[in-house]
Amino acid sequence: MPTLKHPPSVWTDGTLSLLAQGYAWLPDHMRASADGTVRTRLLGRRTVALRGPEAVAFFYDEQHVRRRAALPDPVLDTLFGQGAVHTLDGLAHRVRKAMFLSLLKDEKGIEALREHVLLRWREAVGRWREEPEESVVLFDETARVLALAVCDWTGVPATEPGGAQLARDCVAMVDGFATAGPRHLRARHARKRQEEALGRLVVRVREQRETAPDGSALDVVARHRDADGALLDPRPAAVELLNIIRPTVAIAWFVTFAAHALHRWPEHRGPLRGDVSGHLATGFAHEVRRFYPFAPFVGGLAARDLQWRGETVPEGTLLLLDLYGQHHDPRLWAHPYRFDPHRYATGESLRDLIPQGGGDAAEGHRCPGEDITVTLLAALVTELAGLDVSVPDQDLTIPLSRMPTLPRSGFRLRLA
Ligand code: HEM
Ligand code: MYR
Repeated sequence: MPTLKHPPSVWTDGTLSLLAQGYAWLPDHMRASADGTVRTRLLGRRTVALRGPEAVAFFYDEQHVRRRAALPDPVLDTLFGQGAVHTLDGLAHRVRKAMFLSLLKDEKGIEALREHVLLRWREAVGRWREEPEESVVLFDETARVLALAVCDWTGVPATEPGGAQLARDCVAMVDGFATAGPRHLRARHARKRQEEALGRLVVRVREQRETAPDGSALDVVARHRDADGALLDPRPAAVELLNIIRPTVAIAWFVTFAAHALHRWPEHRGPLRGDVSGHLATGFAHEVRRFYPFAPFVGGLAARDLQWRGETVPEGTLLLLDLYGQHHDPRLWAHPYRFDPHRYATGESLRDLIPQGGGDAAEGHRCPGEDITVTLLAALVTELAGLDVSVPDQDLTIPLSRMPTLPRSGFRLRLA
């Protein structure tokens, strides 16, 4: 047995501190650590947290990290779903991931989704104009816009007018994954309801009692065959459909942060209005994804005994890659607390921008929805910058102790 510089027997469990401190937990530990590596326990499991470009390459080496059994049930039963692509390794992962990539990396498909979103957004703004004296909560409105648009795009019929239930359920699944209270129960119920409904839909499509547009996500998931040649059972098929629908709705978090940024730094509004090329809107979208806290870290298990900077990390250790902390590390970002959409002009900074994971989406677990996220976020940043709005008095603080977090008010605005 190799000797450990830091024997795990003395590592204390950090789960309660993580739940209490949220986004501040890992960066606080990182600051206090002499070598930029954090050793702790989560849910009793020995845990090592890493940060920086070298750590990204280390973590995304498939020989180093496996995902099977890495995510705890409370995260799977709310956020990602049991049996999700997030939990697969090797060939099983490669084959399932190819399905996502074919749907989510297709330029024409992304453009079609952008058009659905803009249509639904303009419908919503039209409704706001009917009652101009009323203010609206941007987060709730955007979640509904995105839910309706992603239903149009995936071929999944919205179960009720306005997409309100689906939007609420997707938001609940994300909102409740990292807490032990009532938000967590709401997330479990939301997932159960949506998995059951989408599972039944997949069965109806296969029995040809419902049509799925050719090439739509509903069609592709219903017909997908895994590495063993078998169709997905209805429940895992529903899980994967939700792994397209839910995160699209979750872009509402970034849109709300973008509105916060436009309010706090209004000097970007004018240039965004004149941004014919769309380059500034894209830079703004990237800077929102860097600056604001959303995914705190990603995790996997050491696939075998590993060597990290001269230290043995035993097989089975939970490895965390610190996403949020990396985005505010002054060694990687000049003035990390300055909101600067121009930092991506050369494209070089994109290398260290990992709000949706690192490495290569086709080879590893990096998010396949990143192009969609940037495209939709940039489109809605442009729409927001073009609107004349007033922002009534409200609580716009973004508590780092809450995970996931948001401006407390959800960002209330009124058309001016
Ligand atoms: C994976 C974040 C949007 C689909 C991930 C991962 C993160 C992430 C952190 C895990 C990476 C890893 O484990 O190494 C986000 C954030 C989003 C977003 C913050 C903003 C809303 C999307 C969108 C889609 C999507 C729009 C689909 C339309 C997925 C899927 C995976 C994934 C299917 C699993 C990939 C795999 O395990 O191979 N995302 N994502 N995400 N994301 Fe996203
Ligand atoms: C989505 O709905 O998929 C988009 C929002 C994702 C937030 C990502 C949170 C990552 C949580 C990782 C937990 C790792 C625990 C070991």
